[in-house]
Amino acid sequence: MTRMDVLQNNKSRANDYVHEVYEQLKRRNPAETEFLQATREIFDSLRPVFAKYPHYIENGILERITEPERIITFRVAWEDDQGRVRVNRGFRVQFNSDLGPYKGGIRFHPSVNSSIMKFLAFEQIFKNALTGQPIGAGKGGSDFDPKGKSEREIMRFTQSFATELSKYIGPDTDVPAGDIGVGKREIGYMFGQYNRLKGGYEAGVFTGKDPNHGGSLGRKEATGYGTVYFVEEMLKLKELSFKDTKVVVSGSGNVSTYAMEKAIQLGAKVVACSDSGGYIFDRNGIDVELVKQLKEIENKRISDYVKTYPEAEYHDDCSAIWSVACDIALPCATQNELDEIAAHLLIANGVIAIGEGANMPCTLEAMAAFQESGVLFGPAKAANAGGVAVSAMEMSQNSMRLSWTVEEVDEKLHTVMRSIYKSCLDAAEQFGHPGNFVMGANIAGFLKVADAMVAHGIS
Ligand code: NDP
Ligand code: 2IT
Repeated sequence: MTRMDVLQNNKSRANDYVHEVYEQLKRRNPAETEFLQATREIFDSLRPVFAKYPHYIENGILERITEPERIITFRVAWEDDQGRVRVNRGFRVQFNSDLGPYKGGIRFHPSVNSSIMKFLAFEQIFKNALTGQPIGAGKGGSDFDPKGKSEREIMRFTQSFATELSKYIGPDTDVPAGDIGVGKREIGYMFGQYNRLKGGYEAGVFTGKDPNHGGSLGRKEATGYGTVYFVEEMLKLKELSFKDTKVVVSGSGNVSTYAMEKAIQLGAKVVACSDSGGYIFDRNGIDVELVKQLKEIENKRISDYVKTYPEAEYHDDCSAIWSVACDIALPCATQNELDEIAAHLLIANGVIAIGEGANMPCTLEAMAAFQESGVLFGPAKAANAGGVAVSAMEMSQNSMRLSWTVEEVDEKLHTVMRSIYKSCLDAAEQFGHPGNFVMGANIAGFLKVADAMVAHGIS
């Protein structure tokens, strides 16, 4: 056989392998659309890896990496303010521990189901590997809807959730943090309940804690800031920066708010943001301090923004935010919030770069459209890894019983984001797809975990 024949053979073996494992995955998880979407994207990226390194096929890495090590589902019973018994479903997906303790957020949202939990935990494998820190991957949550609940109801629900969760977590086994609907308040309730049950004080069991009670300074800002740092690096490819750009950021929660704040600090004008009810357009530039006041402190709707700025517009359709013309779009709300139609609108309006602050916010078709049009595209696994990276720093600080200054944390975050960017750039180039950060992130993250899985043996 000639060298060409061998290469061709390896390529078709890799294609067959990816195809077979994906077909099997579909048969075994027929209703899990989000999970199948996330795995599909990875599978499409990995063909050249299996062609080059067939030993991953022999080690069954794809079959193993797509099956969670453990999925825990539990009942969460609690009492509402009227004394009525309520029951929700709790989850923790412990997906992969080859690089360290399971690590990933907790989401409280009525849409939470096993497909959403599995897709988020699966994404976390590659994201956490990209940070270069010693953390495995997990995700958890509940279909509990915090909207319309009193402060006490949220506390009782969260404590009941933590009572069950506490059996499966620990500073060296599984370290949860926040996600949609879970911030430092909920983390505080879970942390308190965990310590009560264990009869000790295990600082490193949760991250995203209040900085006054063991949390890292800079964790709150980390995901949003990190997304902007990643996009900043991509823009350099076109000799551009955030300065004087027009930016649209969906959502108005934790990730969105701090992405807006950093973009503005770097000289951008953010003209639109949203919540699940609708979006606001402010041609003079969004006042982020007001957004923080409304959403972080007063628990209000983004529509209330126009009460202070009557010249701004409110539109009651959050998905229409992508019709606002911009240079940079940062989807920071939720999965599949930006579809192919929205992508074509953004492209037609001249968008230059996309940074995924949320997890899987763009559909596969939207991603393809951006890439075909030469738009710089920063995928979630890489672009939003700053949050979990600072979570890992929180674990380190808790272990050492000290705390870094906000400047130290931000400097380390910046370094991690630049290093992730470089890993993605290099991997994309090495596997023949220069400038394709989706392939770069998937491949670079995969190689790190796959090597650990080979080294740890099959079991
Ligand atoms: P928050 O709960 O703080 O904010 C979520 C925001 O998204 C809110 O504005 C919310 O609007 C909006 N939103 C939520 N669900 C929907 C929906 N179905 N349709 C439209 N808008 C929606 O969450 P985060 O900011 O923490 O998380 C946002 C995204 O970032 C998620 O994809 C999360 O997984 C991801 N992420 C979070 C990290 C973190 O550190 N927190 C780290 C990495 C990724 P409303 O107020 O109306 O509900
Ligand atoms: O999606 C994510 O990376 C998070 N929600 C943060 C996880 C963490 O452990 O900080």
